[in-house]
Amino acid sequence: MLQVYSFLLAMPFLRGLKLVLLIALLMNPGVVSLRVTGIDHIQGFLRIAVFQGEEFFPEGIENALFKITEPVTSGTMTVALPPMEYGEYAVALFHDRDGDAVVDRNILGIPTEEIGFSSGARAVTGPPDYEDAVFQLETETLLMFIELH
Ligand SMILES: [Ca+2]
Repeated sequence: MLQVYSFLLAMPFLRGLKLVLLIALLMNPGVVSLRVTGIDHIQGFLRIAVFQGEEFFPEGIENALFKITEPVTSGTMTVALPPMEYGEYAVALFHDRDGDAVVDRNILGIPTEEIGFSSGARAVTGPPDYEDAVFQLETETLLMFIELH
């Protein structure tokens, strides 16, 4: 690896790569696995959104860092997220039972599909605050339990 690095730096037109390579060498990606419990119906999908920063959490899904859709195959699901840089994140997910990609709600606006958040945050009269759902990724692997309600 270092030999390749030195070789690249010796080529003037590739000097621009230096910073990119340094970042790649220094970056410590970690993998977060979500263990999702409380799935009452084996149907539909888990729709997971990972946020970095509170600006769009939790409903600005189009601005999430990334989204994952996982078919529901059992009452407890373990989903590994793609490797991420160490840092601060929050996860919001819901069980899209009918597969229409939106959280179904009753006439009062109360969700009829189960929702879950990282760090045990819960929706009470509305979505939880980012501060309640945030967690630090600072290890190679992290297992996060999320119960759907
Ligand atoms: Ca739905």
